[in-house]
Amino acid sequence: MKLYFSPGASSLPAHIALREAGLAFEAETVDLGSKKTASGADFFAINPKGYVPALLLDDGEVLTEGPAILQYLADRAPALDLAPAAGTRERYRLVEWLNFLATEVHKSYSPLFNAKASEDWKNFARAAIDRRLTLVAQTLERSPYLLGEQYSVADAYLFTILGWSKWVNVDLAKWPVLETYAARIAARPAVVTTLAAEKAAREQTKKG
Ligand SMILES: N[C@@H](CCC(=O)N[C@@H](CS)C(=O)NCC(=O)O)C(=O)O
Repeated sequence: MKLYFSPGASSLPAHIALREAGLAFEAETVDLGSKKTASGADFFAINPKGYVPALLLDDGEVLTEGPAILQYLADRAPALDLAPAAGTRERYRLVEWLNFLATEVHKSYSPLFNAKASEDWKNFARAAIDRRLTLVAQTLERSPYLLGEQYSVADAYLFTILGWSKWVNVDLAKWPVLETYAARIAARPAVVTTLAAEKAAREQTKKG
């Protein structure tokens, strides 16, 4: 398997999941501006959508969309419970969270990173983030992880999004439970290793 990623971007949950699951993989960075991979390949030829994450499978197929990739990876290591078993009620709760994170939270951050987005759009997005994170915080007041007592790939996704907050002045201090939660996820060995690998990749990109 090979993950196409960009340091700190929405490919980070998949990168974390690969390490949490203990799967063998390669990884290659993508310059999202030029749409070139580190080895100079045209990223559009790999993923016509032009965005990360993209996961090249061993049979040559490419899987895209974070929520699909996260479930695929979790299902490769079923004993680790990174996702509830397919067909169970809990699995639909996972899908519910992944979809909520992707469409309601992640995509509310996107305009804040976009220099061309209007102030009105950004204010609208900030208000949405405030409402969504308040809801997420209410869940995490009741349990350590989104699905309750069990860490799942949805937590890797939420952790990634929360990490963007500092770049776009979303102050998490309003929700102390989210700060505690992010610190808990950051301490997981697979997360520590992944963040170190992404930092090294970012520095390599700067040099190159
Ligand atoms: N729907 C995609 C969205 C992924 C996404 O937003 N990727 C961003 C990085 S955070 C990206 O690669 N943007 C570059 C672009 O769209 O040109 C998913 O859920 O995986």
